[in-house]
Amino acid sequence: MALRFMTAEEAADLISHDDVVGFSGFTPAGSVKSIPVAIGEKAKAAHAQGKPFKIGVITGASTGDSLDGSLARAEAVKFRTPYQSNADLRNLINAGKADYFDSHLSTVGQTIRYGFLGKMNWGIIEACDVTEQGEIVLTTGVGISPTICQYADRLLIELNSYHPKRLRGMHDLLVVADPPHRREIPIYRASDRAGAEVIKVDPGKIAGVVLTNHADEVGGFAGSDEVTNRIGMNVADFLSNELRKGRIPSSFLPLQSGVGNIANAVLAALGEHKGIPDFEMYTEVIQDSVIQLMETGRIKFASGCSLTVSQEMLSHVYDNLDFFHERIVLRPQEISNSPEVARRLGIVSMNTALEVDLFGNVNSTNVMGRKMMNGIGGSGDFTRNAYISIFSCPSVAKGGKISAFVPMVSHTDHSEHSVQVIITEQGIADLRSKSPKAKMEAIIENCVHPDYREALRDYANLAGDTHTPCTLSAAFGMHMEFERSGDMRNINWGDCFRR
Ligand code: 0RQ
Repeated sequence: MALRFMTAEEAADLISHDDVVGFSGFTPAGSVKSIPVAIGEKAKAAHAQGKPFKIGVITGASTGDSLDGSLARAEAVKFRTPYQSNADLRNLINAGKADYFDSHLSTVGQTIRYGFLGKMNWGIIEACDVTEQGEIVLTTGVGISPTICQYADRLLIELNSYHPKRLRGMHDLLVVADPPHRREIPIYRASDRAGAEVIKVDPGKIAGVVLTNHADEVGGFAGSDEVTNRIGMNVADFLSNELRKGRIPSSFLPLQSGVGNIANAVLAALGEHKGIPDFEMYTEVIQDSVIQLMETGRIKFASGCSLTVSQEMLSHVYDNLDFFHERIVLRPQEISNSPEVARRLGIVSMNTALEVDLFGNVNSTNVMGRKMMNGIGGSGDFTRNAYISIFSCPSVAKGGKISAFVPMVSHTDHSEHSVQVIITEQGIADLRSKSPKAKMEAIIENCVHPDYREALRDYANLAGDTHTPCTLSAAFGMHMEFERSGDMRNINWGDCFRR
């Protein structure tokens, strides 16, 4: 069947108010860049005429500004799941103008197939190649594309010539069978392949193909500083010590690392550390640092869901595609983040916290308990199932006015039952096999910033001698102090009791 080529505006015209749309990609990698801009314009025009226009937006993870930014600025988002990191969309969500539900990324595909998200009217997929036989070759991010292609009523393809067709073969695409007859995912090493190179659909389902030529909208890194470098070194020291003590197999374990500056610095430190052998990644996002370490031979193989690298780095990868084809596989997030595979391979998870409480409960998403930052992403998929789960963060935020360590987190993403090790630039708190009281001591002594150590010791003393020392009237005292005076260092526990 001949493919029907059209403009982005013609494609956007097919989308109606209230439609639910599944978009390709994972992070800005592999996200579509033309049709959502045209949908945003269509929404603005409708709103100018007093007509409603909003769509449900389901993606793999965050996207680029052309998708989340354009739709947010047009106020065209009815609901959004499972992860976002765009400032305009974040503002819309926190203003209560777009419904957002934050989900573990490994579960999104099955949630769609189970029908929990309702009907999906459209799938919009970025491809580097599409054939009249209905074969689709994805680009730099896989996300939930295989499920979208299976489940959506109709498909629109952005055929992006920025990405070479030779990407074919880098993807390993598998939609797992659903319960009650689900079988195991046959991945026993990070480099194993279990699926197909392409997505195959009924060509009659493809309503149109839009030709584009756009780079992924991946932002740069702030670069490392003293704090992130120290965190990185502490993580590397911790893992090399575990290896020395025989608590990590001598062949080492596959690593998962989150996104952002801290994750980048941690990987750089691991690459440099003499006590860490060459290693593999079983992770979701492959960042610049992974590519660099692959070229020095420190990273032997990386399994991920996306190649979220800067434009310069992507050009470098494309110039040396044969080398990277052998060392990188991109999988659907259901597989890259699979709890089953994470537990089987024994991954070491390394993610970032906004705040941590004295017992090791972690908040990665809601600032002061009520303002959504990005979302839980894949951090829960890995943390809960890791061989060793690590959270790191700077000990303070906002120039020291916020302590990352508080008596009780204002929102919980990862509970003390899953969080094993906390690392800041101050040091390492190993929480494994410790009682709540012992965890509290380890965190205060090793991770808390000196400006807050005394205040948190005072809290611990006030909280008394019980199994989980806690004083309800003061548990959020530091948060309330920040809202009152703008600086948690002004905390006076006596005031909490008088309130
Ligand atoms: O804001 O830049 O305006 O000052 O939060 O903090 O320290 O730069 O760290 O960029 O790595 O982000 C948890 C948000 C950390 C991220 C989070 C402020 C701080 C700064 C960012 P400013 P940093 P990062 C793989 C795994 C959840 C998902 C996940 C995240 C800004 O890592 O979204 O792990 N993780 N996914 O000042 C108020 C606090 C704060 C605070 C920091 N306690 N209160 N603000 N900040 N601590 C990815 C995927 O799944 C795709």
